[in-house]
Amino acid sequence: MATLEVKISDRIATVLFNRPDALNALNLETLEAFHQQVKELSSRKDISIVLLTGSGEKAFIAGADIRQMHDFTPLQASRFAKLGQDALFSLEQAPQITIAAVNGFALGGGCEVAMGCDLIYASEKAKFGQPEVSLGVMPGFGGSQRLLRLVGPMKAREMVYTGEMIDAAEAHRIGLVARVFPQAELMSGVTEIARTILSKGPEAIRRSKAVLREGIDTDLTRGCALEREHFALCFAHTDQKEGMSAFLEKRKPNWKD
Ligand code: CO8
Repeated sequence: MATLEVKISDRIATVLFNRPDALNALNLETLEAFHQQVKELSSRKDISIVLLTGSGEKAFIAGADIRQMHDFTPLQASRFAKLGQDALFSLEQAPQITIAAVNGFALGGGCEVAMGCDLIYASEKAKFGQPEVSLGVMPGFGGSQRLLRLVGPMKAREMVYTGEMIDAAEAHRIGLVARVFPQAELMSGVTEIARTILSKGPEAIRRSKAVLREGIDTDLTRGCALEREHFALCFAHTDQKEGMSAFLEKRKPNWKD
């Protein structure tokens, strides 16, 4: 049984972390397969959304595989962290919109994978945390840095220093999660949001992603210059004429790609 499964339908690639007996913990094999998949999916023009979720009822991903990490040397730990960080940089740089549908535990590396996505949705059962300090280590797949940027320094420090889990409602309250769904409605709710995104101008979505991503690591002046540049380039694409004509003609737009 593959520890990572990918299904493609209607421009949506669903990536399933599939080690339910280990709560989908990320071992080297799964992480390598994930990185490879992200690179392959990124280059596909027929895919506009990449949706990540976990197999089974309990977990999205309960972290990096503790059993495997137990005997790591510092060099092996560094290589493992680099692999995880590279996979998440690839995910962030993918032209597609990436969505984490968090169906249970998203701990350590699992919370870090979710934070590498453009959007995080959670079921009421979801739990988030960076519990690494309980194991005598610290976040290694970019969690300390992405948490800082997503929820601000105070909550990020509290989560990293205490290692405590937060529930879906708290994750929503602090802005880590965009929306919370009842467990049974998570995938249908997320698919509906994905379809809404798919119904919009594809070029505008790609450019919005680029600007929102780069904007996190830049100052306001540079961020606005970047926005202006991408805004202007929207007018070099057929989507702009089609979107505005459709509005004026009171019809639905017919996007070309
Ligand atoms: N790694 C390996 N196995 C795991 C992991 C994990 N992260 N999480 C759960 N499992 C396994 C359990 O060992 C157990 O296996 P078995 O049945 O063979 O004993 C099975 O999954 C089910 O787990 P539990 O029986 O513990 O289930 P519970 O419902 O009682 O508890 C919890 C669920 C609370 C999620 C609990 O399993 C837990 O605390 N898991 C560990 C969570 C954690 O600490 N995650 C962070 C790991 S560190 C990390 O992610 C660092 C990322 C950066 C790495 C940088 C490179 C070096």
